[in-house]
Amino acid sequence: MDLLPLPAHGDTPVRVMTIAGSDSGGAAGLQSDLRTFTLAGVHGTCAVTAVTVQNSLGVSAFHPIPPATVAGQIRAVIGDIGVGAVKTGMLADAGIIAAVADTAAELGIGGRTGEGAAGIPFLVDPVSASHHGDPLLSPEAFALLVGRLFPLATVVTPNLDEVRLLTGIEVVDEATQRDAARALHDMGPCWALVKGGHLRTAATSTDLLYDGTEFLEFEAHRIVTTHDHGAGDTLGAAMVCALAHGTTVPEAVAFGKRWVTRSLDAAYPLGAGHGAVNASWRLREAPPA
Ligand code: PXL
Repeated sequence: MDLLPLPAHGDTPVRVMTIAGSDSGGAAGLQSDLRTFTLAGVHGTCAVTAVTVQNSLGVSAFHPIPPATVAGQIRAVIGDIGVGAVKTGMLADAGIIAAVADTAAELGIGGRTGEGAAGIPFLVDPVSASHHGDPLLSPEAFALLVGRLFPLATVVTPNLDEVRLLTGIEVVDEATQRDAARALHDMGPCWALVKGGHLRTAATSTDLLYDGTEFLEFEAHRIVTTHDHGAGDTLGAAMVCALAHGTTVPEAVAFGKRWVTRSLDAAYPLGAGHGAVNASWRLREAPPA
């Protein structure tokens, strides 16, 4: 499945929400999430957590939104428009994490999903730093993210830097990638996805998904580009689109991985720094029958 079914014109599409920060440069964060939502044919909503001052060279400052305003956005959208799946990106500080956790518990976001369970699928991307290494979350808040949001998460999607911060495990090969997936799963999510990047071979990128019983591998050819800002956000955004359409988590990973690989293939330069992944490859494809 490369593409999701599109709604007929005039029909209300499947709805999803991102709880994320704004990237003024438009490459990552909620701008990137909303772009993938539109291009995948779902209606995107957002709860803004922070405004970053950012361009292709890095993040020079950010301003968190008051926690009650973040919670208010989530309640206002879900109480009226509804959502089929939710993802988090940059959460900025401990107050926002607590507000998101409280609101998620109140509204039935997360917990066990699929096979008769009622929870709204909840993807938690433990964003800790920008592409350039600029911090987007304090270390104390990172611990709260694990303590409050991981137990609610349907799936967590750390990259290798975040895996090291979360578990202390330096992933260097298949065995340590499995150790990291086990350690992450022990922190409470239903599924842990350890994104492999260029870990195993120079030519492929293998992500490992674990639900406490089985390991599933997702391999793609590796795209060598420095224009990869927004890649993690784009993978998670595509996954929540699939989850909102009722796929399983493994199906969502397979869909997300193909989506982000194609978006990396189409990436473009921006400014004097890192360019952006480009989900608009989708505009060149015929709609699914
Ligand atoms: O890619 C992670 C991310 C998420 N959200 C915001 C960001 C970044 C990376 O730069 O700026 C707002």
